[in-house]
Amino acid sequence: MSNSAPTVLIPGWMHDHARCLLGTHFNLVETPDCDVHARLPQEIRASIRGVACRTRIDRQFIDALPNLEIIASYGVGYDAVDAAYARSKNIVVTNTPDVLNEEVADLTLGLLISVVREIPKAHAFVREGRWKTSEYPLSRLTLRNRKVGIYGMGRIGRCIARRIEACGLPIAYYSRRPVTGVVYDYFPSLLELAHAVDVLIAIVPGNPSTAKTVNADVLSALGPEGVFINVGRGTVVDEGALIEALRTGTIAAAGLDVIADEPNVPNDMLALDNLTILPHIGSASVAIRTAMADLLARNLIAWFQSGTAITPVP
Ligand code: NAP
Ligand code: 8YV
Repeated sequence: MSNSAPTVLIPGWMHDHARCLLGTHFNLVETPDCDVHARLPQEIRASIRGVACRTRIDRQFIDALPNLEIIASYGVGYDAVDAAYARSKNIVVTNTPDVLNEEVADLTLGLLISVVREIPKAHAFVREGRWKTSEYPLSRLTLRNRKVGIYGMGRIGRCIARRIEACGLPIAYYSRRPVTGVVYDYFPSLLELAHAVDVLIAIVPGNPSTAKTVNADVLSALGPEGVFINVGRGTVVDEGALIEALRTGTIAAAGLDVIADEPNVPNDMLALDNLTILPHIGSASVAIRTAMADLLARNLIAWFQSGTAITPVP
């Protein structure tokens, strides 16, 4: 790479496709983590104009890079990046929206059906050789005659809704304002939505406005036949209240692709028979993770070629 090419820092892990693409356009600096103060001398830090990351980016990190122009974050959710502080310093933050919508929606539907029809348990039953001696018990729950509430009718929420429609189930939703062109029943609060449905799917970003909003009251409103699915962020749930609701039968079952402190699953969660937990795999196919890496890299390339990023966060 020529000396005049911009320098881009990769702190920690990065997808190989992004690293290769970035390597043909930029001088790359890589560090094993985001402790850039300790890892890089001042003159290298001063040369860095872009960051490509999937790690936590806080104020100290941003302050350590005086000539930083853009932070390209891997994933649509950018809760790990202090975007407000970046904005205050005129640094653009980009994410990777849309390319993963359908993939995450597929996983959500799969998780919902797995929870209700006990697919993981039935699979274990066969693996353990128990089919030879007995029939798998009928699932207590069914998806039939349910009404599904979607918490967050954004890009992915709408893709999930299309799949729920195909299952023949009515849909309602809550977000802070009704979405133009969406015909499903709108509720102006999460609690009212939870009272009206018996499946609740959370697909909202993790931030202070959503923190622990799925709480004891919401779970109680969902009711004893209730099923809760979370594919947004673990921070959206009061996990103590969820564990209690599952333990006491306040709701029937839950499925989580995300938890608050990944990958540390609380023992109280692992002990629950009516909880299915996935290791944050909503977008985790080779094809879609490559598309996300591509978009991340193209944001940096576009920024340094034209001064405009492709998918800056709002
Ligand atoms: P999006 O298009 O921005 O949609 C977010 C939705 O949440 C909007 O309807 C928004 O509506 C609503 N919302 C935001 N804050 C809210 C609040 N405080 N109260 C009520 N509703 C609120 O985002 P997206 O692309 O669909 O992605 C959503 C999230 O899914 C991401 O941020 C990420 O955390 C998560 N995600 C997880 C995976 C996974 O692998 N499990 C993969 C991709 C994404 P209003 O702003 O009008 O309220
Ligand atoms: C990824 C996600 O797992 O895009 C998101 O917000 O949660 C997932 O697609 C993650 O961001 C990248 O590791």
